[in-house]
Amino acid sequence: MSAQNSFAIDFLETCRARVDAELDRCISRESSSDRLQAAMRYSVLGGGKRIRPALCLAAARAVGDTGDNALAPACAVELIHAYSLIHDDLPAMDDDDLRRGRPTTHIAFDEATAILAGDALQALAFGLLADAAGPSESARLSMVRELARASGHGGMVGGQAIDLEAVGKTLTLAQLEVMHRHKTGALIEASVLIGALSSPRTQERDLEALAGYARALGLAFQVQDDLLDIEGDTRVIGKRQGSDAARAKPTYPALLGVDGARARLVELLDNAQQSLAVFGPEADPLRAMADYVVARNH
Ligand code: GRG
Repeated sequence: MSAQNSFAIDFLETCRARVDAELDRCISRESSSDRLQAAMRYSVLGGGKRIRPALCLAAARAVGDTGDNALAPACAVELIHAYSLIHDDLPAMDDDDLRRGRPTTHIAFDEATAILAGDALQALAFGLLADAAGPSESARLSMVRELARASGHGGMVGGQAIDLEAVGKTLTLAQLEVMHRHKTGALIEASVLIGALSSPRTQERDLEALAGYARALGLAFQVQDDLLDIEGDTRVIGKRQGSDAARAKPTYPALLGVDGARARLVELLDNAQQSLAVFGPEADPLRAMADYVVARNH
């Protein structure tokens, strides 16, 4: 393992401890149905790498913020991610029985509870941003706007719709990238931008550089995801069961070949790292996260 990768893994672990404690607290704060709350906790706190919250915290650090301003925003992006996984696993979507090595939420509970848990996590995410302490009123509004854009029909949900429509079809590389920029890239980009927006120190030129980084990294994440899928990797446990629809999806290796996909990955990593050239060592966690995303094995 490279020094850079072990730095990223340590950073992810530190983020996980902070973020998970806060997520637990947020989910417990209100109560109505114990079953709903249990399903929310099961989906959010049952594993996962915490890449998005770590990116959020790393972006805040890159602009000089080492305090807790980015903690609530980091939780917000993880909540949106958790909601998307619950809904993606439902019978009407990918119809998966396993996620992160455990029964998916609709199997562990039931379909209706899983839908409601996803809905509630999404609402909680926006509530956290609205209440975020630290940023100015206008920065808080920008965070809400950014998360809404990234998770809605112009972002993740739109990408999922494109993906569903693409099953069984041949896409061009440009069409594949549009789908991934929406489906997975948008939330990764938002994680970085929201982290930076949470800091009162952020300048416009920081946001531009970080947007370039996040755009390249969002796509790199997906190229690596596709490569891991076909390499018969360590994700057999906890990975989607592989409905016919999921298997028929277009991928980078299918379009570019494995070597072509690897070359695209290297190019995107380079773009991401170049975008950070305007920052000093305070952006090292972002640099390490980029290396981690392309080198990860699950
Ligand atoms: C259904 C609203 C809705 C959206 C679905 C993002 C998405 C859109 C679905 C996720 C399904 C999926 C497996 C996408 C491929 C890339 C991806 C997001 C993988 C999972 O992300 P990781 O690796 O997961 O960060 P962990 O478990 O580490 O949190």
